[in-house]
Parts: sequence; structure tokens; C-alpha cells
Amino acid sequence: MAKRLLTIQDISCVGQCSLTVALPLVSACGVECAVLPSAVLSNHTGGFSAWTFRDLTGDMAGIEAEWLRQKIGFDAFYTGYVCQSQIEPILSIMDHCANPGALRFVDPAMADNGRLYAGFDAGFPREMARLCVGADYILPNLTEAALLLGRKPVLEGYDQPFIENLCADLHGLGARNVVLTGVSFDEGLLGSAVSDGSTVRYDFNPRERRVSHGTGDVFASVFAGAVMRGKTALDAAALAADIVCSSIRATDDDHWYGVSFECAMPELAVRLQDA
Ligand code: PXL
Repeated sequence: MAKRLLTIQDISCVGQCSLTVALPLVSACGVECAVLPSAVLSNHTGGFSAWTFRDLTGDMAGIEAEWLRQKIGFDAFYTGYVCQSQIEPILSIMDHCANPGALRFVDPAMADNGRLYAGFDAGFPREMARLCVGADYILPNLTEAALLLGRKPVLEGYDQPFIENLCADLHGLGARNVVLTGVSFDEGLLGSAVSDGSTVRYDFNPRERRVSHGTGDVFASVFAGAVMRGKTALDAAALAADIVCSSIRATDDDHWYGVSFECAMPELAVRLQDA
């Protein structure tokens, strides 16, 4: 029977990020994807000049109560872009609506390139760190990793011991496995460090010639889906990175706001065929 994952993140109506990425990709992995929208935006906040924003915190307690009444449970939780006021209700849902052995994937989607996303204040990373306590997998990029630890982001000029210390410190937040994205020791290669608390392993791909919005969401969605299908963390990270790269390569140069991940869905289905 297909496992059921609940993802909690925003609906950006236009922009190919968060829920509009997670729902198709988790489903393509052969995992049932239930959704709890954290907010509805006209479009994402990364590069558009303005957006509407409806915070859905007020709906969460009622939705949880209804799920509890109907004994609806989940085999996994995957959180992404959420609002500061939602940490408590999300922790409550993960505590109360979990099937036995349910996994927690936390993508602390709040920052990139050294800066918090528009609309988050400097206190938000400390709140987001609360979601990392008891998480089975956290998937920060280098900026998010530093901010979760209350540090200034270091985006270049680091070495392997630096990355491995960063992973160890992230485990200190209470996460069992750390998947640190955006790691590069060689300009031509970009990848991730995957740490289970005793060993750090790496996965690299040739660096694509453009950076694109929404790639973190593609990565986290495929990673969560692939782990749910029985892949190891390293294999899931490698598959997620391949799908990100294929998505970037399928994206027209003037398509600036996201990646054409839909073109990589056949590849994803094939790669998970015998999982
Ligand atoms: O891709 C991360 C993301 C998700 N949701 C919203 C965003 C962003 C990044 O900017 O603005 C609303």
C-alpha cells in the first residue's frame, strides 16, 4: 500500500515552488501526498516585485481536530516554507497525527545566498530550529544551516572539516540525519553532504550554468519521496540532485521564476521503478 506523506508549505499560485512542486513530485515517487497549506500567495517572493499573502495559521487547529476525530494519520511529514506563528500547530500535528514510525523531513525553507527570504524577521531561524528537534532528516542549504545555528553564513572558501563540523553542529539541534545542500569544494562541482551523525558522505554533480529558483523544493520533494520508497539517504540525495539538474537543463533561458521540473518526471518515475 502506498505510504501517505503530509507536506506543510505554502501555495504560491504562480512560481513553481513549494506545494506546486511537492505535490506532483512526491506523487511521482509513488507516495500519496496530502497537503496542509501554510499560506496562499499570488506568487513567490523571490524575484517578483510584489505578492499577496494570506496566512492560514488560523485554520490549522481546526484541521488537526478534524483529522483526530476521523483518526487520519500520516506515515511521514515534510515541512517547507511555513510562517513564524505555525511552529506550535505544526509540532502538534506531527505529534498527534503520526502513524507508528512516521518520519519527519524538515526543509527549513527560509533563506538562500546569505539572506533570509523577504518577510521573515531575524528571529525566525530560532523558531525554525524548533522543527529540527526530533526530525529524521533536515535539508538546509548553507545559508539556512548557519542561520539555524545563529551564525553568519559562510558560502565560499570553506573546507571539508568546516562542512563536517557544521553537520555535527546541526545534529546538535536534535536532527538524526543532516542533508546539507549547496556544498562545493571545486568550482565545477556542486552537491550535498549527507550525515547520519557518525559518517559524512558526499554527492556531487557538474555545476549547472544557471542558478534557479525552486530547486531546493524539487530537491527536498524528491528526497522525501525516494526515502519513503526505501532509498538510503545518500541514494535519495543523489537522485534528487539528478532530477534538479535535469529540471534546470529542461528550463528555457527566459523562464526565470522556477524550473521546468515537469520535464524530469518521466526520468524520476523510471529511476524509482524497481524501488
Ligand atoms: O522556494 C522557496 C520558497 C517557497 N515559498 C515562497 C517563497 C520561496 C522562496 O523565495 O518565496 C513563498
